[in-house]
Amino acid sequence: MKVANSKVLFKRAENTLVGGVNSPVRAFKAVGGTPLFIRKAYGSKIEDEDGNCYIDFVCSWGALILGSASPSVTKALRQQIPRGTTYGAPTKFEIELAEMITRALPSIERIRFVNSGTEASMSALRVARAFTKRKRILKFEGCYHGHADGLLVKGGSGMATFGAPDSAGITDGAIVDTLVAPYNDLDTVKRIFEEHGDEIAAIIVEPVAANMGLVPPSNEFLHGLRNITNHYGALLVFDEVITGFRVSYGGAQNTFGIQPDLTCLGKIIGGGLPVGAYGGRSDIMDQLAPLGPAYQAGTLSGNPLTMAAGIATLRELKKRNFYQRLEKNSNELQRRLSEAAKEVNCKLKLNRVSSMMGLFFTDRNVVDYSSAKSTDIESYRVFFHSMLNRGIYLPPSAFETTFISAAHSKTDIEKCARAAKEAFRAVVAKGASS
Ligand code: KE4
Repeated sequence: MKVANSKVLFKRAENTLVGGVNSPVRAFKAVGGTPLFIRKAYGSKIEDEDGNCYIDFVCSWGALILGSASPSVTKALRQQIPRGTTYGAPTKFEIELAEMITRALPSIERIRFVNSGTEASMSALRVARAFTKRKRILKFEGCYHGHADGLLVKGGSGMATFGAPDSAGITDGAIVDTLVAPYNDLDTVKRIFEEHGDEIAAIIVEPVAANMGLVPPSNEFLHGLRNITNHYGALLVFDEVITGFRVSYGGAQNTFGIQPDLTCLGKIIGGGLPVGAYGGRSDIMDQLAPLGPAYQAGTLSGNPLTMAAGIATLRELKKRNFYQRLEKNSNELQRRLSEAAKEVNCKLKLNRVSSMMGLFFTDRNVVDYSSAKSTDIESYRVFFHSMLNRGIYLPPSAFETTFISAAHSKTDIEKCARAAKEAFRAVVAKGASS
């Protein structure tokens, strides 16, 4: 794969952008090689500055469930742009998207739009602390909720990628109130609540962990968290920035039948534009200014461009059989990849929840951060580059999730499966994971 132009651009980028990127995981540090500079994307395809075309399974980290430049989103943006991109004032579009979301996720009685998943999670926890008048929060190892100080503890995603589950620049004061437990480990959660229960404002959890690779909740995990938080008067916050409108139109809370007190959203609801949102029970959300004492604000919150893209996206998701078709393609890809790995004796554990997949090079189940960390990262590196060279663009880290979009065709699935067989062969040939 010729990447001369990306190489030149990366060198130039490093003179002004820290590490040449605007988000660490894009730097390819976990897999090596030159990060690809993208010039355009359409449907399931993404094209770099050297003219190489790939089938995109990153989908902007999950935001692009319709694929890139989807006609309905593009049309909605074309209509809105000439009317202005931001007013810093209320618009009917915010109401329309808010009503679509609250109808889809009835646990959300009141919602607030922001501009990133980080803002959503950070603000949801502020409201939870204001409502409960308690200071501690509990998160899970390997889960990532954005880069707010108090949440940069044993984080997943880029933090796991760089083996730096914590971050420099965070004061002890910022994290002293953050408790951590292993994902899927209800016993540890119970023990922590026995000791600190009356100080804990909330548990924040990814209902399907998608930032340590993909790790589904065990059968009793989410119900267990709901029971424990009810018992101790703590709030349950579902971080559905990835799973919201991904696993189903009603999110993971609908799929697993759990009613959280607060939900964080992002990615898909913005149709590919910067977005975040948090919401839940009105008695909790009414703690927020301008009604209550908890403050949160944002210049571009609810801006008409993002709202237009979000409304257009959710209208597509509501169409008949949208999720059934996505499920069929995702299931087919899982089947073909598992088959291909088996045929060449490559050790692979493939976790899948709806159109999200995690590929782990191991023969042991991956159920939490420590088992994810013990998988063969070198094999993932070999696999990643072997797939890239065959025109398949996967997340450049073993601690991310592979996404399938509605734009992925049967031909894309077929091509990915064929490339994967050769890539698994390359992994085995490297003496890893066989
Ligand atoms: P942002 O602040 O990046 O919009 O959202 C933070 C966030 C919150 N909650 C969950 C469950 C998330 O996955 C994220 C961000 N996801 C990562 C990818 N796993 C963003 C990619 C990146 O950091 O470049």
